[in-house]
Amino acid sequence: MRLLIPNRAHVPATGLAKWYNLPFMSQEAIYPPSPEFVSKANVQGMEGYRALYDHAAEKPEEFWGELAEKEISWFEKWNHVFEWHPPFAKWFVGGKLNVSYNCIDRHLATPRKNKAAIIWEGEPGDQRVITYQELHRLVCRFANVLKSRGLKAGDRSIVYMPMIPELPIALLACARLGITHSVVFGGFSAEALKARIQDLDAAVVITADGGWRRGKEVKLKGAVDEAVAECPSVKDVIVVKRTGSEIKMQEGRDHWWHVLDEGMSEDCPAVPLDSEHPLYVLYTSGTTGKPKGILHTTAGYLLQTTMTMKWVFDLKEEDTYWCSADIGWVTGHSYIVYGPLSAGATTLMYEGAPDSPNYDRWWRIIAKYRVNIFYTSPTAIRALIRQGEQWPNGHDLTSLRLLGSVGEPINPAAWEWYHRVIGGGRCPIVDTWWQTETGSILIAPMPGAVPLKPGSGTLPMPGIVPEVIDLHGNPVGPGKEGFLILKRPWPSMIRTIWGDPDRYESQYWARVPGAYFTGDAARCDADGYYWVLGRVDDVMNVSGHRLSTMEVESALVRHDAVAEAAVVGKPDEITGQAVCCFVTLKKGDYDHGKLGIELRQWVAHEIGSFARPAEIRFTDALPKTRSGKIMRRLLREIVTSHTVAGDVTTLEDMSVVTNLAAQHDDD
Ligand code: 7RM
Repeated sequence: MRLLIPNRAHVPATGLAKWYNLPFMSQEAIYPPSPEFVSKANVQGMEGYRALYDHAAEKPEEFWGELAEKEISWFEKWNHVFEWHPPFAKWFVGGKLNVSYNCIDRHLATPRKNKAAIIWEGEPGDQRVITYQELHRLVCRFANVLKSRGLKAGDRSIVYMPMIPELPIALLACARLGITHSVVFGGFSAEALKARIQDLDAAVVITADGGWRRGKEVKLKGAVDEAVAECPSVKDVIVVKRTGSEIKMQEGRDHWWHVLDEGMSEDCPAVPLDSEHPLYVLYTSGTTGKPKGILHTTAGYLLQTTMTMKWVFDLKEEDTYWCSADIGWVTGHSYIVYGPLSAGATTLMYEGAPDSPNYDRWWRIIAKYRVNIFYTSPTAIRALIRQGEQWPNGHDLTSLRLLGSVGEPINPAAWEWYHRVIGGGRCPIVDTWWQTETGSILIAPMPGAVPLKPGSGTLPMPGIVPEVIDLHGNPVGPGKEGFLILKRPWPSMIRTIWGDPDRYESQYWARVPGAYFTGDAARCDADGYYWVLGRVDDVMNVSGHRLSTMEVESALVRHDAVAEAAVVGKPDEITGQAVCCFVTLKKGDYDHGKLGIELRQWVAHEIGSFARPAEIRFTDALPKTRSGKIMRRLLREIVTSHTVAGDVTTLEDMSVVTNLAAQHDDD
């Protein structure tokens, strides 16, 4: 029997299906929105959702065209809404606009001019509140700094910064001039940073001396020095003084932000840019060792991030909105910076760790600023659950009215805790499925319309046509697992992989002709609700961060002692998956204990600390097929169940597997 939980008093005991215009055939628990929430929602009831979805499905050009006209400010209107030459799409063809203008300038002629655009709290407790007018001044000044260094539309910048206000300011200044930015998460190593600078031929690196995390300085400038030494394209390094620690400044190349900024004009008109002008490149892990530079452009990205802010987060003028992600990931781009600011929201940014100085830091921040909408990851929720309810219970969280989740499937237990302990049983949870490549949220509930089922991203956004298919490309039907694909292009979709259009085509569009291959497995239930189960490729999801098995393997084999390596994700209660490495060594005498520690450190150095393996297992051989392919599937089984039950008919030497499985019982 299906379970019906709170907020359902208003729903007639019979006729639930009719009420929501859904069959409700599935057996999961259902949480309908409260009448109170529905009455104030931006999209009210299933009729509201259906009207939007059907309009987009039937007349996509009209649907997106009307929204673009109403929701975006243009310097010049487009000629037509979209052009689709698979796999290449163009949206709002021929239009001229500027993302920075849309995120700032257009609000200045409204009562938002002195509204807080950004509320920032540093880990040590320092704070800044930046109004839209103030943001305009700061962004114009820094854009003039970039201009004075000779940077212009079409150039590329690298942004390698802690979570401080200068980070969004730098992005908006780049966008103002048409400089394509690429944020490299501060947890990435000098090696990873260098690869990205070189792939983009970036002309400038914007960074800081360091940032604060768990009371310690995370140094950044040293890694920049190491990386830039081998990047002749970089002419300037601009450095924010955040921690004040000792750093080297190279004469002629390195400049302090505050020195260049001094006395700059606060007037810097936004450059009218083509709808398809490259806004940013963000690197993400694919199935090979080389990260992919995902390209997002201007108009379509701006429109769809703006709309999903309003549809999914039900954004209201008076809301204080907080997304706890780092701007180094796509979630921060779309839902800390561009979506919220374009929608005129107050967006909160916090520099540090959730457990600094104590496990209640986030709850303290929510209570202090009276946050209304909070968006975080299942990993973070699980880590905080472990610390106990006393931490959130010590704070007044009644300002919250809506919660969000992103990055990986949320397990029902974490969902229930988030709902009960953080949301006080009163806040809908929007479970948002999307990817770096999709640019904006594609499957998620509109919270005043769509009844929730814990663990499901529920229904697709308007304009999104998902399908679950089998190996032959046929739909699998309700309740069955398969590959998730998207059958229509959408405004905020990836345009290409930077410098590699062939890889773009083969990765995303070659498997099912004309459809986008997500790389995720999913199930669509009898009510049409989507349940995304996880990756079907060699991409791990560690704490909601994408990491390819091959990336870690290539890092390992760069170490002198390593002959061969195979990496798999091992289920982990907190982080979802943990990096587990099987390593064979070159001939020699090794202290396995010491070398294990060294290799974990090595991977952190080569990729970044978030990629540090949880486990290194030394083995004499790896399980391989006759054609020499490592059978990661078997290794996955070994780390998951410690035995191998699957098909091993293609395995060359069965004893390898028996030894590996037995090895676990020894340690
Ligand atoms: C936004 C982001 C994308 C991958 C994606 C999925 C997984 C993300 C959910 C999810 C289940 C969710 N971009 N994923 N959100 N799985 N439910 N709500 O995370 O490019 O870094 O990762 O993350 O596997 O393909 S990402």
